[in-house]
Amino acid sequence: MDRAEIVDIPKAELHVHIEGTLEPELAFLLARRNGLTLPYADSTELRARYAFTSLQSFLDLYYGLMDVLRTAEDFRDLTTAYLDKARQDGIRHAEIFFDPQAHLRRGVPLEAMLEGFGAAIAASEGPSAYLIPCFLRDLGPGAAMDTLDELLPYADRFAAVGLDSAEAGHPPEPFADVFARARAAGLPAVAHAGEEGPSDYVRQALVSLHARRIDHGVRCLDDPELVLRLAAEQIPLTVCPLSNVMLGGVARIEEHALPRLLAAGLTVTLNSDDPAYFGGYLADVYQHVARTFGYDIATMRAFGETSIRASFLPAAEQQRLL
Ligand code: ES4
Ligand code: ZN
Repeated sequence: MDRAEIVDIPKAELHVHIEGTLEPELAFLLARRNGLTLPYADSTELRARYAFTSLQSFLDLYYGLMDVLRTAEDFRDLTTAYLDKARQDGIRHAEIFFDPQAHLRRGVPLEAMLEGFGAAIAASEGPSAYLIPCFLRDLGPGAAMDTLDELLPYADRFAAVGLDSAEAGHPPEPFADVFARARAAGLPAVAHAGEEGPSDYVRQALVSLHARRIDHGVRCLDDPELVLRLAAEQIPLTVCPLSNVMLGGVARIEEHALPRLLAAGLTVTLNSDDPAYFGGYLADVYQHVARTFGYDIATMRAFGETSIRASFLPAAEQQRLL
């Protein structure tokens, strides 16, 4: 199937980190604008470093490069670039992660982030966009609770709260109180789990955080009972196949768990995760998946429909996009 058919599929992106849409060229532009010097000669040299061996090896570069994001205008320009790309890929709705702690700890106020995101979304000709702040799990539940204190005055600007960053050794359960407090303020939970961490972290995200979606979740297949529960409760998995290949979760896309997740009856959506780093935006992800697994256009359209139904959009709005 050609790219135009892929673009034409009504779809939502439910797993994209706005900081992961920072292209090398924009990073250099923002560095210049903010009087900063990057430790790379140019965008070609920077791109050459995108040979990751693990989630942590990616995160080390990623948290460093986002230091160029300083002002509301920086967050606006980053978000505008993503929304333009998303529109070109036929994305009708995006639920966008951001990492408040990664910016707060560099002295960037939450207001600068929100002003920038808001300006880009307001000026955009589409897609519609929701924001999901994520807690950095490796900084622990205390830091997450402090961050939630800062977020709650702006709770009406968010669709949910999430959990991301280095997974191994950082289980969801200790964050139960943080997510309970967010839930009491009307913010449902999503959580990265089962990306590089064990299937038990997926179970904890469901039981302790009441996660409404699982980000990645591919490792759930190690626990047949958990798979049955995810299927029965129709918990969507926001799967990111190119990301899993780039971070070494699987050696080649042909070996990705996607067909096994579908065969198990799970609710699976396709997503880009950090498209500036992982070799493609959402239409590229759909195209790789269709080619690799020989899926026909009806199967690919079903991924799109599932993604819209798995969004936090109200039912009437979902219906309008389908
Ligand atoms: C991430 Cl691929 C991935 N996993 C966990 N946290 C993240 N933050 C940005 N990309
Ligand atoms: Zn992610």
